[in-house]
Amino acid sequence: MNSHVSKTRKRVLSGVQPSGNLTIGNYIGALRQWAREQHNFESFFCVVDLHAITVPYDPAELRAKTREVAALYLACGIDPDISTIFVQSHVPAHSELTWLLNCITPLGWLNRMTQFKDKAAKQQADSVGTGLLDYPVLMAADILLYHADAVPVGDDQRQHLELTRDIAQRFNHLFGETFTIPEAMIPLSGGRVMGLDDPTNKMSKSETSSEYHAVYLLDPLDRARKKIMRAVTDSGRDISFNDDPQRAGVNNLLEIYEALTGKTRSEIEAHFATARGYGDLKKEVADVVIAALEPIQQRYREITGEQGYVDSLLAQGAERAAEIARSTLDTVRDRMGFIKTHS
Ligand code: ATP
Ligand code: LTN
Repeated sequence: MNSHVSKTRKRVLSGVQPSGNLTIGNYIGALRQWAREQHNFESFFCVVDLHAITVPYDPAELRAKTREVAALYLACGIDPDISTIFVQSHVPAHSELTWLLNCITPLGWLNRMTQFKDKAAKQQADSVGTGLLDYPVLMAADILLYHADAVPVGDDQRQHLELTRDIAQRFNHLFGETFTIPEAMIPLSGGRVMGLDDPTNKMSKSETSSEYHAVYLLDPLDRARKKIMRAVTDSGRDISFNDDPQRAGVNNLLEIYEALTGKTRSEIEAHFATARGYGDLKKEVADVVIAALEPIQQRYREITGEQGYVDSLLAQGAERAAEIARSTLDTVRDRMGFIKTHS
């Protein structure tokens, strides 16, 4: 550990963008791990609102979703007594460190990012914002400010984590050992939940391809069931784990089932060996998804029923986060050669 960092436990940091309705992909790939790991790590979970403005957005929607996502962190089991929950823009150090890291990040590293290429391709070429290209540097700042050891994310964030490590190593090389090099923590099952309408594409909260694309955490339960019953499969009837792209729909349903039940693949295949067809599989997947959603929705109603509760937790969280972030930023400024103010 670097001499200026005082940690009593290893740390995790992660975040979700308030850019739409959270999906079961966000839950299985990220939030569920957070709730579990908060008992093993000192944990920081932020609502990354500055990331959500890298594509066109509506300010009123951003405001509402920022509170909704924070309340969903709590509803999914993040305990504010043991973890710090905060909003990224409440801690200005995230923006400031981004600028400093920008100046040591080669443009070529950013041009290679697949998420940038995918998201840029969905917009008119002349309207893609600079922030979309710079998105991974802001993410690196989020992580490095807290000296996070591990970052629990879905599989789609692997490349951004590699970039964060590269930026940290470059900084340490240029200015002396400063940042902890973080590890990605990606779930073995459910790291990449696929779209129910198109199982060759990742399930994503901002995807609008069809109303049957994703199950949202706040979907009415009968609607969630209907979406799973309509999931795209294939014309066969064999219910087994398989990486053949033709069978991606069945494989996706089995992975959701695996992630939510914790059963082994052989147990699951044996269980479905006597099923009459995909209808039976879908019904059971719908049952386990609904069993996961029900308590989350119940807690969400309780949390949001209490006026001002979420906002006051976010204020406390920002204060705690800012203290650590400010101290890291002071070290960074000093190492980079900025003079201090003298009052
Ligand atoms: P957007 O569509 O707005 O880009 P998203 O649904 O991809 O959003 P993010 O806010 O980018 O969600 O991601 C939040 C967390 O959820 C990240 O750790 C990400 O890896 C994880 N995640 C997102 N989608 C999935 C998925 N389909 N399967 C597993 N994990 C996912
Ligand atoms: N880019 C991430 C969201 C994110 C994040 C982070 C995740 C922003 N900052 C820091 C982990 C740690 C995504 O899921 N799209």
